Amino acid sequence: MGKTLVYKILEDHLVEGQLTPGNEIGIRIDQTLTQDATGTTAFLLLEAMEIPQVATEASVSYVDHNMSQFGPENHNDHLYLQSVSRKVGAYHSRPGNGICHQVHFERFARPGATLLGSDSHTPTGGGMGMISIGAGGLDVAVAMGGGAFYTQAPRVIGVELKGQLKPWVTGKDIILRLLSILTTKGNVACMVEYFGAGVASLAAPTRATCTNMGAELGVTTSVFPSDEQTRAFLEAQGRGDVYVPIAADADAVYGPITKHLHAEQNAATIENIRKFCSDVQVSQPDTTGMVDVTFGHVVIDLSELEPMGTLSPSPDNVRTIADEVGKPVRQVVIGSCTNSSFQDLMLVAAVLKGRRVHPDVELGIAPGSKQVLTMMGENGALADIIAAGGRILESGCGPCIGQGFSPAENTISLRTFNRNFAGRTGTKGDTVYLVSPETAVAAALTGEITDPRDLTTKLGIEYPTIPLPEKFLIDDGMLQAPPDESEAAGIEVVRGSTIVKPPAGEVLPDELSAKVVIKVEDKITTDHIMPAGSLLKYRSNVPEYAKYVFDCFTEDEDEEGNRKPSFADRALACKAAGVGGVIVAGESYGQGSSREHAALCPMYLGIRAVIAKSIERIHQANLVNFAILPLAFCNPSDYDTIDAEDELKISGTGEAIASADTVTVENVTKKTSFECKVMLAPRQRKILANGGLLNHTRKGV
Ligand code: MIC
Ligand code: SF4
Repeated sequence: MGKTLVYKILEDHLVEGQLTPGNEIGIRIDQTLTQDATGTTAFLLLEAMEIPQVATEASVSYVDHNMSQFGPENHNDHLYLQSVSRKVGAYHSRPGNGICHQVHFERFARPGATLLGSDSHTPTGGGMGMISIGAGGLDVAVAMGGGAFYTQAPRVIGVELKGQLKPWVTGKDIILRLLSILTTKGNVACMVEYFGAGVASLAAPTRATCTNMGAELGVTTSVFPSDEQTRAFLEAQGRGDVYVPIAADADAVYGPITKHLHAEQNAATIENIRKFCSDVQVSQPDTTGMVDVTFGHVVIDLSELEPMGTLSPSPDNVRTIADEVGKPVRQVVIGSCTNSSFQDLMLVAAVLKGRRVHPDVELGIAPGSKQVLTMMGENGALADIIAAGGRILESGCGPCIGQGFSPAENTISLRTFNRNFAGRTGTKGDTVYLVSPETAVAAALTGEITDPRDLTTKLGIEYPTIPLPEKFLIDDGMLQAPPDESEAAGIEVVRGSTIVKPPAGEVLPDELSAKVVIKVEDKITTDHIMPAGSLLKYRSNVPEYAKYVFDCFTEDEDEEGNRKPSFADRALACKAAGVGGVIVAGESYGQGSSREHAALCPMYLGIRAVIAKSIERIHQANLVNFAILPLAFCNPSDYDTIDAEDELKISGTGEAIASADTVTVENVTKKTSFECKVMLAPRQRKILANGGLLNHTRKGV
């Protein structure tokens, strides 16, 4: 049986473990990336581990998230990151140079390599035929120091692409279709691999859109083969020398993949699996209505795809644009690491040229990188956008992470981004459709949701084909290369007062008495746990940031007008009383971002365990890294028997962490008990036994 591309690259990088699905493996990391919102912690932890120099082929520290600079915090972070990255031998991409994933794709990504990034959209690099994985900053810090990255050997979900995209239909529509089939749930420990005749027609940036938003599937990463399109892109970036062709063997076998779904509640998903997958089998429903849906691989005919959009609050809330046509739109924002490449924005400029943005719409455009922005400035496209009424925003994450451009209440905002979690825009109760640049610009002109394919008949706009440039403009002036070691030794690391050393974890007591500080439902994202937006500036200051854990669930006042205690108040009260805190959650707890603050801040507040129906991969690893015990209900209906404020007791945590598969949790308040799975890979057991990854690494285990 032939090998998948995923397994070929993993095999080349394997340093520990056996490459069979489900096994824990350690892989060598060639490149790392950090961004400023996670990077300060990553570098502070790197310093705490006393790692003097990075040991990778390239480690790049980007500044792209925190650039609004209200107060000194952001600039303090920039100065710290610039000085510390130079001190330890990392590249530093200065604010203004662009979004980490876009710039990394342009200047560093290479086929066959591995990349670990402290950002969940690191899988963007998969569009270049590399295994690129998002992780917490502490894992990335270890990799910067030359340590292996540990993950589960994945099940590989094959996605066969056939045919060719029609005009106005794009890479965004491919990934939205895939989200409608696989959804955001139940894909943990899988990697997606694209193959088939349709792949050859997709330019590298189009592939990057698919792999970028593949993060929303909850898979570890997604990967495309490296071929002539890859070569063309690399040559245009002046990096043709790193090109190597790589692909799966012709007889590689994908699947079978099984998803556990509710026959009625997930009827639409099951229908999509039947329609878009090979060899589908559906079991009889069990007593709770759940079925096992098994399939071989996904098959998408590009020529049959149509423009799609996904409506908040979840990226898998997918529908066709044709079904939404006519809804009034008041804001359109084009940008983010998903859709801000040169070709994306040139298409937008070509459609806008000589026209005006609809008077009821505000249009914002954030180019993905300085390279994109400069080229569009030089070729006149920027002037076309400005003349049409577009507002040019900085090259950075900006509105994607709630840094400005929040929409008005009760209006629809169309965005080309990858996440539409409730409130992420900065507006409570927001209504966001995530769409392609084609669909976004169509609405910007018409003031309502419009199928871009209708632009030709309605406004006489012919589809502008935008070829990949033969040469991109190459100017790495804002990308500071690491100095040589002797110069590095003389560099003083700049630490403003808002850069606060993060706390280390503690070993769990053998008998854990704890209180349920909060009980939350399914699909709680890291944006719920640790909000970003205007609070992003506290990332380097855990005690300050921790005040806002689960802020979205804090009701400010009770009926008598008294301030209600926040999550932080309640957790700290338990901590002061010598009682641990527990979070109880439903399915897919911690989906979304890689932000380790969603574990680090709860740890600081005294949270010792999370009990959930399921926990997403990156967040589960972050919990372990920060000494929080991740448990999964053996019987999901036990979730219903617990309430906030219940007192729990877990005896024998030491043994559970060392070797047990399950542990008994006693609900002292309800006088009941239930079993939980101990969600720990072998190496994670050691990390937890040492009180978290920082202590574990310091001990050199
Ligand atoms: C995001 O898109 O949510 C972020 C902001 O880029 C995060 C990282 C962070 O929280 O700093 C991510 O995707 O990992
Ligand atoms: Fe930045 Fe948004 Fe991409 Fe996250 S998803 S890296 S916030 S552009």
